[in-house]
Amino acid sequence: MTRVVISGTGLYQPPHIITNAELVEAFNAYADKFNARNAARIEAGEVEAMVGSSVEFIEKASGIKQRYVLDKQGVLDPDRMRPHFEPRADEQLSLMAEIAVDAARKALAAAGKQGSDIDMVLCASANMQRAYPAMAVEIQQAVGAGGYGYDMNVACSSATFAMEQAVNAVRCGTARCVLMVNPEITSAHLEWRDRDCHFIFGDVCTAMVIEAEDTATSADRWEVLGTKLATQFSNNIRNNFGFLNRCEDTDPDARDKTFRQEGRKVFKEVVPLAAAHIEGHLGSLGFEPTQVRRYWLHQANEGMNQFVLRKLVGREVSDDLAPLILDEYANTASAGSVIAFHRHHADLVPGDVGVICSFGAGYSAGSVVVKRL
Ligand code: CO8
Repeated sequence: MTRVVISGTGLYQPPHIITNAELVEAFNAYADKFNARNAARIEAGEVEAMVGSSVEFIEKASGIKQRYVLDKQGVLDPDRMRPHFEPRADEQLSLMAEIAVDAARKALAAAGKQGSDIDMVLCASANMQRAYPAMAVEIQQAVGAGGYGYDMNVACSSATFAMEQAVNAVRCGTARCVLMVNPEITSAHLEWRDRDCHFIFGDVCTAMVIEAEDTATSADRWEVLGTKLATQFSNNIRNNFGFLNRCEDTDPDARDKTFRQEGRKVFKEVVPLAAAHIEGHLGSLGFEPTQVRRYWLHQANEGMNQFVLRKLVGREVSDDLAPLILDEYANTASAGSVIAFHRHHADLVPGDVGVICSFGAGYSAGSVVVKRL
């Protein structure tokens, strides 16, 4: 069977940082304004007063310290509370494609490839900018790739699910060299006016080149030993934004049209699901969880990752076994585990085995077991 490798990764990092202190200051200013505007109705018991957010809560509950965003001003403006993006003409490169092309060029350079070497482009992300044409096809053209491309959305598991499609395509011979990108503009789907979740997400884009081992020229090659995907329906992470909204005559700005979650339930349900998923996958490949040199896990909650790892290896683990990037980037949906891999793989030696694993809305879980060549 064709051996398939990851031969390069790339990362686009937006120019603006929002610290927790800046975020909380903006949220609390918004809450104060809301309460002042609604003072009479709050007094009459018709409207609930908004309660402020706090840096201490955010850091203790999630481990997040800051996030990168494409637009800072709009998010921190208490009269706006969402990013501002200029609309672009159809002839211009769209925003998602722009950040994807940046990450893609870095991944191609790392893999020693040209755009023309690529014959499959997967744009895998929790949100797509438009219905069609597919983002992947625009990105394919912008990087000068051939072949074909398509979009995929499995929320936070989009990247690992796409990696399986890439690996299978190369194994089957329907592609030789795949570019997978994860442009995550999460700031646009986040409800910045809800203290339960306003701190969770950040913007970023990751990219990865996956190809047959015999075409790979990069010194930094990771053989994909196996992939395993699983889904199980849950409403605990949900966003009802979609193309039917305008026919339903509902408020396009209603709370259910942005990210919502039952965070506690997700935490409790996803920990055992993710741990069993990884353990089962490793077992099927003949590995014990303790034989894994590094886990590049989905980055949603520091405590959640610690629980998953404790179930797997039976002890508290350090950053060396499972690097955390959540503190710097926040939750970047499908890109989180890929950022962890991109930033923290150079110190591993040939023969080392690692696991890239995502978990998220759906529920969905995807794991990719890799070995450094
Ligand atoms: N400041 C101060 N207090 C707060 C705040 C705040 N900002 N927010 C809530 N509180 C209060 C609550 O009101 C509550 O008060 P009380 O006890 O009086 O009722 C108290 O703090 C505790 O609240 P919670 O129970 O909500 O706090 P938790 O400890 O559960 O922490 C978390 C909340 C951080 C959300 C936590 O539950 C969590 O991270 N859970 C894991 C869920 C998760 O990771 N979800 C994401 C996974 S899926 C994914 O990554 C992406 C989904 C795909 C969507 C597409 C993306 C682009």
